[in-house]
Amino acid sequence: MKVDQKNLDIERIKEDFIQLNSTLLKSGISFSKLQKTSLGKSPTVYNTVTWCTALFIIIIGLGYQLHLFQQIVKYTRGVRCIIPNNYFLWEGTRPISDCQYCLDVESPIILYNISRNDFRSYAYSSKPIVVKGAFLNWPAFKYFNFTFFKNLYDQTEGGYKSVDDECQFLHFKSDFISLRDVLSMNSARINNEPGTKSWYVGWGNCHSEILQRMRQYYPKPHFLPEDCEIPSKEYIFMGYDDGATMHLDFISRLMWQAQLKGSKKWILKPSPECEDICKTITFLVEPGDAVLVDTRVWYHGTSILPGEFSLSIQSEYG
Ligand SMILES: *[C@@H]1O[C@H](CO)[C@@H](O)[C@H](O)[C@H]1NC(C)=O
Ligand SMILES: *[C@@H]1O[C@H](CO)[C@@H](O)[C@H](O)[C@H]1NC(C)=O
Ligand SMILES: O=C(O)CCC(=O)C(=O)O
Ligand SMILES: [Fe+2]
Repeated sequence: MKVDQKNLDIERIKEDFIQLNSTLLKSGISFSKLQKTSLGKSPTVYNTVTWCTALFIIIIGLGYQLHLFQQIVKYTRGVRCIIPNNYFLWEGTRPISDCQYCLDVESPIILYNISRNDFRSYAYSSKPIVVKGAFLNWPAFKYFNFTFFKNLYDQTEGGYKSVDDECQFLHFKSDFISLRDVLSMNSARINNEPGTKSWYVGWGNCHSEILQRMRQYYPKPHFLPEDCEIPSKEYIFMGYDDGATMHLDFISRLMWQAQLKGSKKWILKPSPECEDICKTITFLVEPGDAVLVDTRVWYHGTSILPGEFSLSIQSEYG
């Protein structure tokens, strides 16, 4: 690239950058909120200046793509109340995809009653997959509910603190600041009764005793490869209506999710460099279904069918 062209592009990036900052602030996000809010699965929260600087350095350091940057800005504008630092860092550092994961994908691969052996060819494809009714016979399918988790955390020493400190709490659009907050709401709100504020949250279970007690209610998904590694952390997502806002995950493996209660709509959008050749897809998962998405390359958002309470557990595998 010629030097003149490069200077010109840097100027344009700077302009985009300034615009992005003012967009975020204009949309009502205070600096303190920007600092407190995070999405994706990295517990690290940077302040605005830090992520701006980091992005700048990464993009310029990589000999950036202006197109990609504009796409990121475009995505971010549509997303309120999210600090995009994780996407930015992830977007800036992840390798540019060859779009194989989304090419010709119009819907998820739907599987029924799949054996471990037959699943082998799908396991690491990064293609979205739904295994219908995979977990209908899990004890967790019957026993997990709001009260189960409230009791589990109330009764386990250090449970709440583990989420505050290291396991991560995701409040999405709801006004909770901690898991303790969520699990002590009144019963009208638990049941999303009229006049109460709708809510949707997620959190990591990385406390060893909590994880051990949860895992008494479900095995490793039967179709995953025998030798695949599952980390010592599982997520719970629960609540109503809006679900998770569009984001990419800053994680190192693929993921599986068990939909235990409620029907959840997923929206998957290809990463910016694949947007012109791949499609955005939406699909529904129902209680008992497994869903597998490469959430590192598919932007994903969820919503829950009106009037239904959704409960899912999720882990990585690789
Ligand atoms: C599922 O697959 C197993 C083994 O392939 C078979 O024995 C069983 O009948 C199947 N069940 C259903 C509901 O199709
Ligand atoms: C949760 O499940 C337990 C055990 O199955 C049941 O007794 C309880 O009523 C359920 N609570 C809610 C809020 O659904
Ligand atoms: O299940 C949800 O609502 C969001 C899940 C999610 O963000 C993820 O699977 O990475
Ligand atoms: Fe995610």
